[in-house]
Amino acid sequence: MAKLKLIVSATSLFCTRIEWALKLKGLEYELIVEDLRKGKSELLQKSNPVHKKVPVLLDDGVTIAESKVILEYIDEKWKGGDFYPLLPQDPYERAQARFWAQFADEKCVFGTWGACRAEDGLEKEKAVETALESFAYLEKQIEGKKFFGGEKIGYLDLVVGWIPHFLGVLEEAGGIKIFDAERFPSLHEWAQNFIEIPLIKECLPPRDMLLNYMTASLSYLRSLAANKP
Ligand SMILES: N[C@@H](CCC(=O)N[C@@H](CS)C(=O)NCC(=O)O)C(=O)O
Repeated sequence: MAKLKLIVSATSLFCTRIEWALKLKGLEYELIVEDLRKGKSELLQKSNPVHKKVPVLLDDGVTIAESKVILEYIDEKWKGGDFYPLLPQDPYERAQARFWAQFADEKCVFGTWGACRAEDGLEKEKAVETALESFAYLEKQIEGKKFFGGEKIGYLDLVVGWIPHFLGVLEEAGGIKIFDAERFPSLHEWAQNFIEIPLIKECLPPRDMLLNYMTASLSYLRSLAANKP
């Protein structure tokens, strides 16, 4: 079987979740790193012609795009035996994990990004408030549990796994504060447990590089908005 290839960018939280899944499954893979600031390679455009976004998984002649879809593909293709399960076995639990994963991406990732991008003042305050409401739902989900997956990390842990490392960077770059231990004690404890897992830690991009990238991206987007007619 040809080696798996994963098209990524070095600063993408959507890509890190796939690397975690491949490592948990014990699968070998090769990274193809895109520099999105310089444009998109032909390979990326051809492999994900609809969205032209990373991550994309290349497996034996087929390409799979969209990080949560890729996670499910990996879990379904490499299952049973010694393979580490990502999604719960029970259909209801599986549906719940998918629901909260979708929610976390739509409301928490994009809510945080929206708050980072919002103009200082009332607009920013409102955006932070909305993001806080979304994180409160995740807090409820993790209360009384070690991981979203139960005793071991699973699909939902990987999807929300950006919180311990990427969120602090986004907060700093965007001049906002969302995540604190007092407001979200269970989520905070989960974040500490999650990030201490060696396999998780080893895939995380360096904080300085992330901060530079996020700061530059936000100032570029602000300059575009300022120059709009
Ligand atoms: N919903 C997508 C989001 C992926 C995404 O936004 N990737 C960004 C990097 S973090 C990207 O490729 N951006 C390039 C672009 O927007 O053109 C997923 O879950 O895979």
